[in-house]
Amino acid sequence: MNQRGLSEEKVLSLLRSARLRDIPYERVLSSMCTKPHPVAVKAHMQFIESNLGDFGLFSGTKELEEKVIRLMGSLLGCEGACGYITTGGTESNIQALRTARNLVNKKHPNVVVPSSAHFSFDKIADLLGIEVRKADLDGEFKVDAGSVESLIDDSTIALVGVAGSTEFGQIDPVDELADIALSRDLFLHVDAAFGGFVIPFLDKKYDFDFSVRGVTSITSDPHKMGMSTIPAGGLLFRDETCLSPLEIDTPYLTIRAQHSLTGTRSGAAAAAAYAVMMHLGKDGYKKIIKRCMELTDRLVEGVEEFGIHPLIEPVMNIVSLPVPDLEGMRRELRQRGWYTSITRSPRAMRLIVMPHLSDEALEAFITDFGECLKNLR
Ligand code: 0PR
Repeated sequence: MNQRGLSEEKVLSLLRSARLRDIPYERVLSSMCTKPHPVAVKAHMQFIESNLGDFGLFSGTKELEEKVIRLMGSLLGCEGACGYITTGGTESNIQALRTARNLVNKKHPNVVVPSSAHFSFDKIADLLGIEVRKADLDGEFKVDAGSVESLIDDSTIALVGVAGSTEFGQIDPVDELADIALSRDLFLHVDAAFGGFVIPFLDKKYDFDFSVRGVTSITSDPHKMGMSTIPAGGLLFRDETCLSPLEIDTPYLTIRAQHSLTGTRSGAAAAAAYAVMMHLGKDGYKKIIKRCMELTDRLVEGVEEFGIHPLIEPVMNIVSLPVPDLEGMRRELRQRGWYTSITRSPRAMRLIVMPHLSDEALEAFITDFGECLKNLR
């Protein structure tokens, strides 16, 4: 560290040049995060010093967090759901399975997840000492319930379904998983980190949330399609009994106990999530999702003209495209400023149509996609 402090002007100019090296979202088709809604940014700034790790000092912020959880609960089929605002999908998934593990006493616990599950479950295996068993997918990349059943044994503590899979945007048959979970008395966690703010607003209805009896907990992230600021994940439990296995005594705080994984945590993120949810309302989110789905349809229509057909008809705003010479295509597109991603199996180009994508950018992408394809063929 320098001995003498720099002027604010100098520091801000250092920041500006660093920020210039960041990629603006305009040409990013690989991210599940997006430009937060301006009202979320304002709320975030207003609560910048608020710490929900010691919420006895921040009872106003705590009330907002409780309201966010109620809003999310009602959106996800359970008005009375409880939980808290986490740092994101990873923390929510960790905490859900930590609860599941602590609720039962198994020497070598295992959980069954779809093989499409996010890599946060590999972190969970390592952190929590839980074996993570990966079930096969069907032809449409949904988890195969038969495969899930075949992996369950006496040491299984939980099942996981994904509603909006990271790579394909697919929704697992949560009702089938719930039947299995209920018949075997297992905890069922639904990872809707991405889908939680998409699926409720799609024209087609899916059974994926607490409206399905047997679903115990849900991950749904305001900092993805919820249009809120980073870091905001949501962890929801159907009932309070699931929170107590996470409880830790906090003798020297203004509060008696903590349930969160982190100690000090952002009150700004909770305030921002509250602000954007109240401001947009269901109609606002519906409009955003409708636009993303229209752009998604346009993307599919555009690439189909070049003879490329998506692996599945997109369920939400994620498209996976089997392209010849995948790495060559991604490199060429990257040279034109486009950021794309991949699916692992089968390998394909993965594109996420987030709210930051403009109509003009999408048309430019389709044109570039066609030209790159022609150059490589
Ligand atoms: N569960 C699912 C289904 C997810 O898709 C993700 C993240 C997580 C959990 C973990 O969430 P956090 O990253 O909030 O802990 N999915 C994206 C991914 O890993 C996240 C992402 C976001 C990737 C922005 C890239 C990016 O630029 O692919």
